[in-house]
Amino acid sequence: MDSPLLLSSVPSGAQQDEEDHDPIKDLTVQEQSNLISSLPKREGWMRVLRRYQGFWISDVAIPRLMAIQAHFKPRPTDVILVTQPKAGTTWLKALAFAIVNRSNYSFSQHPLLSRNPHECVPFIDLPYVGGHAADYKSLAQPRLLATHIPYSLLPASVADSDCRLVYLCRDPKDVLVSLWHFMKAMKPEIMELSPAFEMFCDGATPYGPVWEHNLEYWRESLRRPEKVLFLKYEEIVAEPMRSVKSLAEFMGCPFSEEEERDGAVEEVVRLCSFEKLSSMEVNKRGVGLMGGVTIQQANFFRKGKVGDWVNHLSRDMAERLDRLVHEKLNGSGLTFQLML
Ligand code: PAP
Repeated sequence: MDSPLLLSSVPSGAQQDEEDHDPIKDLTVQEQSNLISSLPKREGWMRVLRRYQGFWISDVAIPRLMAIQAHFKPRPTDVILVTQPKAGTTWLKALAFAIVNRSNYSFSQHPLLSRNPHECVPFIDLPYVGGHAADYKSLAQPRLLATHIPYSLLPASVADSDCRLVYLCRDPKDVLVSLWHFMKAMKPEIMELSPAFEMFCDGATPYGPVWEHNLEYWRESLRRPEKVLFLKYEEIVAEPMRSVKSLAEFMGCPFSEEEERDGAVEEVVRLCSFEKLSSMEVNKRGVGLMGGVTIQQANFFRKGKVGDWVNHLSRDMAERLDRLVHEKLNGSGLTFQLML
């Protein structure tokens, strides 16, 4: 299997057919700004949010999203990792990358020891991250890609393709707390948690409402389980070995009995653990660029715990959010650990 980090300098013919232009260039600045400024608007925690096709999207992210909608064509071998921000994107990227590349690198000299997971698996909607970032268009196949885009906003080419989607969600209470801390680290004067909580409950956070994001992928995973794998952060924490094995199986590279005997599954779990990754120099002191914003890589590694919300939300807040999520998910079969 080729390494996703190996960049081909000359795109193959198939790639040229699909993506030999920069999609951003296909939308004029005027067209973009006319459309964006006509959308419903809210001040977000950090940036202005616009209601775009049923979801709240940061206005600076919309042009790229529109370009992806117009031009992104998955390849049948692509694996696309999808998350709501702060649901565990960094972890999922590390796990998938380590699994797919396990025969290319030794665990003692692994790219994840010197590169942030966001540099190893690029977002399609946030083009460049970190100093070594790979442009997704030139990745060797099979490509490991990532996105926060809600299912209904993905181009139809994704549903029509044989590509696989891995979706990771997380207790919305922990998503809220994690997102607020992440944004506060970038903008210390951000609003207090209490008004931020109100906006979260209104669904007004990037790619929100979070429950709609979850539900869309949940339903698609029920409809097409062979193409959409639905994971929960809490389940990976509880059973990391099992989660890694099922992720490998889903991605088409199951662990052999021999690999299991030799401890390859444990190696992946250990390499990608919060403790290991957060202790790496690159993740302690590195700096990356995401969607044009400079980010300290350390901000992607805060606590990595299930239930840290208890240290930040009042009981009333937690119950209110639980009730809301419970109502929104009711009847879908998707549940989170609730306080109700
Ligand atoms: P992103 O969507 O902006 O890329 P994402 O990686 O989803 O961010 O969010 C970071 C969260 O995942 C942090 O959660 P916390 O704020 O509750 O602590 C971060 O600590 C957690 N995280 C990062 N890496 C790991 C890991 N290897 N294992 C478990 N949790 C992790």
